[in-house]
Amino acid sequence: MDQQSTYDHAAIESKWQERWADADVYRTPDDATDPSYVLAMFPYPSGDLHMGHVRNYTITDAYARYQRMQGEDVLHPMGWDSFGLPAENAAIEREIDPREWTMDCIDTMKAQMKSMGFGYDWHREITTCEPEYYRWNQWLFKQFYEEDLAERKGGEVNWCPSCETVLADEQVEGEAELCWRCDTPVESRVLDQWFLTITDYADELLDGIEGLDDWPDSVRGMQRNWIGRQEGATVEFEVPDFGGIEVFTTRLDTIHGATFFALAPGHELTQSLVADDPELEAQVATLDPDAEGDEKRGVFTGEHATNPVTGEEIPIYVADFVLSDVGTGALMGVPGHDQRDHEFATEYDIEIRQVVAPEEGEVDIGEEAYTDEGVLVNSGEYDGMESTAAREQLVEDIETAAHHTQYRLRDWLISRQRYWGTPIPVVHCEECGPVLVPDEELPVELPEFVPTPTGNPLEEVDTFVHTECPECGGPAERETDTMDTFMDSSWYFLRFTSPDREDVPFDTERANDWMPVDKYVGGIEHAVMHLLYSRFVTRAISDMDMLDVREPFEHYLPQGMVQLEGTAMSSSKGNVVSPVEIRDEYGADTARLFMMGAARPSKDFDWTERGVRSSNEFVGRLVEMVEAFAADESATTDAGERPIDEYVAREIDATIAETTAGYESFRFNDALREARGLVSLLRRYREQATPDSHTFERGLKTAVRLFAPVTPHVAEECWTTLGEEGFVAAADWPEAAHDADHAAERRLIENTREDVRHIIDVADISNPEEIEVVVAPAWKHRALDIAIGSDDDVVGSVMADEDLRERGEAAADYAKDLAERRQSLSKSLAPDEEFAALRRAEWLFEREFGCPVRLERASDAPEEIARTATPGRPAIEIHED
Ligand code: ANZ
Ligand code: ZN
Repeated sequence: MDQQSTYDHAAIESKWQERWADADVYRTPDDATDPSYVLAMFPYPSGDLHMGHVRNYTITDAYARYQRMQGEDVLHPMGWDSFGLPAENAAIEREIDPREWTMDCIDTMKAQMKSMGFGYDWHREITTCEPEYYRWNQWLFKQFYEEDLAERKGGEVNWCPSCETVLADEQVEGEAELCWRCDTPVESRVLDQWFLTITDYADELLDGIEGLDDWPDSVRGMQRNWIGRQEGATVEFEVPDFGGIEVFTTRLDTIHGATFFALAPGHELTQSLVADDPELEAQVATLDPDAEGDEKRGVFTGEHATNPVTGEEIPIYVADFVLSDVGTGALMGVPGHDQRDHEFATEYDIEIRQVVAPEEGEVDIGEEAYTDEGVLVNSGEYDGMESTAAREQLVEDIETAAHHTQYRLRDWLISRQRYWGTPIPVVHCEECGPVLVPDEELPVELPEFVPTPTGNPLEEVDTFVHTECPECGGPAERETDTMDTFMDSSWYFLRFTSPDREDVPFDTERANDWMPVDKYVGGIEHAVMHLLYSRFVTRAISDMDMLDVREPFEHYLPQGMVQLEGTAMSSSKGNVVSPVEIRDEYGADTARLFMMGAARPSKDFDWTERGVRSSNEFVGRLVEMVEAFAADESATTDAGERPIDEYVAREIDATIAETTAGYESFRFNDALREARGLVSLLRRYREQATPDSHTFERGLKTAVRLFAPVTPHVAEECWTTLGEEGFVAAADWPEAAHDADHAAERRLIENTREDVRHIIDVADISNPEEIEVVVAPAWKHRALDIAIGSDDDVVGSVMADEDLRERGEAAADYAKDLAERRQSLSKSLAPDEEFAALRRAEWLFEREFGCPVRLERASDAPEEIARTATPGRPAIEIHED
């Protein structure tokens, strides 16, 4: 076969891209009712498309195209998640405005997307760094604020004491946690920051996971973990001069084993203690609450707390493993039963006491904490109680104790001390405090970029910072924090429904009709935060009466990775294949076909040059077949009713059914395997006989449409070559001409061919003269039906049938055979259907085995051959020269 593709992919692809654009084929009409909303996570514009992008976008594109051909209205939009630190850094490096850099990247990526044939409705393009978009971030922020869902409070930040600036996590480098600019060790500071109180929605977001049936279980689990609901109790420990200090614990049953008390560095009590003790302050400053290493570090405060049940005085430490924003920011340390506490106690020589024992046997808590539940010991009057019961009793008995549900989820810190983001629409007035910017003054636009050696460039722009208080008219300063870019992506899917609205963030009526997103595809790295923030914002917006929908994404599919020799492609590993180069060499259709054919979307797969080449050859063959057919009508006949024609006709139907099922369920690789099978069948058909022109043409037109979602350009070209008017992109999805049990027919033929191969092999036949194929008699089909329908006594049921009983021993033997296989019996085609199916497939046997087939009914065949025929498994006799 041809080695190189014979078609000019570059010419074909750009031709059709232009025509699609001219005809606006991918536009979603505003009056569409409930279109199929197919969305890929919009990209950060970083420069060039990489293979991961191309895979992600090909998946949604193929599905969107398939849906459109099914007659659905489709919403398949694209945009740019274009704020963020990388643009700011790139801009500083290149000494240009982040805006300029970003817009350049967008131009490049957009051109590359178009060249890959992705069919987006570009009228709906969203660019988050444009004021038209981010003004709505600001407006939404105000709504959140008014609903008490936005607040300003202390939050820990990375602080470089030498640059005197806050650093983003990405700007803190290495284990040693050094400032990226000056290599000074980074400290943690508590500064006032803006938060969205997602924790108010913790229960709802958790419970909502139940309804997300079309999300992968793994992702649902990740969301559950992130929210991390825990049932426990709060209880107070007395500290002289400070009163009761509350802790949160999930294991109140272990309170008799609390041998130390620990505070987060940010805890109020810590702040009070260090205020009077500079030495302690210095020591506490060296603690690192973000430390993820194994080593737990702490500082003894010199103070003690009283255990409310034992009355013991236990030492108070400030420790880095106690988090300020978890629980109460303080904990009771129980080294015998909590592993972190155990490590801490070992390090600081604190008593490790066992207060819970397994129900049976013993444990040694010297090396490791015993963290399971059990029976209380060394716990006074509670000894012998089970953990659960003891917890209940203790909550009642301890005056300051109360049940408490605790979440791992923290409020969403949206403040960023960076330039390239949405300015938070707040003005700080000495008189009035923080004041929201009035709607008429939105958007608060970013001023021009001024590169600054340190800190937040916005702070340096006097004309931006100095303003008037909207409330009292006095002098005020603008908020210089900008929003986390997750804010931008937490509602963009709503904006796509009405991106041109200038008076509202989105059109409520349309969003109600078009949302939720039906299919959302994007990287698993966004499976926690982005999806959770989007779910939160959607719910909050819904509670503001702007939307009825409460869950934004009906179905989420994280796509697998594109790998090279088993490792994920990444520029840092230097193992990337450039999609642009592949497109130039082989064409976009080839790249798309290879990717979609290699694995199902959720699976990782290996990029191979061989795979790409074989996809390319395949596309070439399809084009060649279509062209040959169009050019040379005389190679066909009007016969039409030969068995081979019927065989091909029915295979066309079977392929449509199977391919459709594949697209429908995102098993594109299975769909494409089927569609390729049809093309190869048509090739064999053409080789074997002079094809019937109607059947052959239907086959080609079917194949072209089945490939159209994945290889849209050649599909258009072929469609036109076949004399069709209009775009294949807008054509109807093919429909099967007749219903049949294709699977049973295929099984029958495949099993029979397999049996012939087996016999030829075992009997070592080198020159078969004729293959005799005998289908089972009708009575065996009857017996099979009875056996399938019978409950227990297969032989009895079969032999209860008068006709069958009259067949005597042959029927009894077959009944026994059926009884033995009763677990695996499956319905077969009727005897006439079997005969007809095999007749249609005779040519395949002749092709494969090089001799004619004699197909017979059992009644016409010699008894000793016919005897072995059963439904679905004809008898076979091979005659040799
Ligand atoms: C005493 C205790 C005994 C705890 C025991 C656990 C086991 P996990 O462990 O993930 O279920 N905790 C409370 N506040 C904290 C804070 N601000 N920072 C870090 N840890 C904190 O989470 C619940 C446990 O985390 C709580 O229960 C508390 O330790 C600790 F055998 O209290 B436990
Ligand atoms: Zn004021």
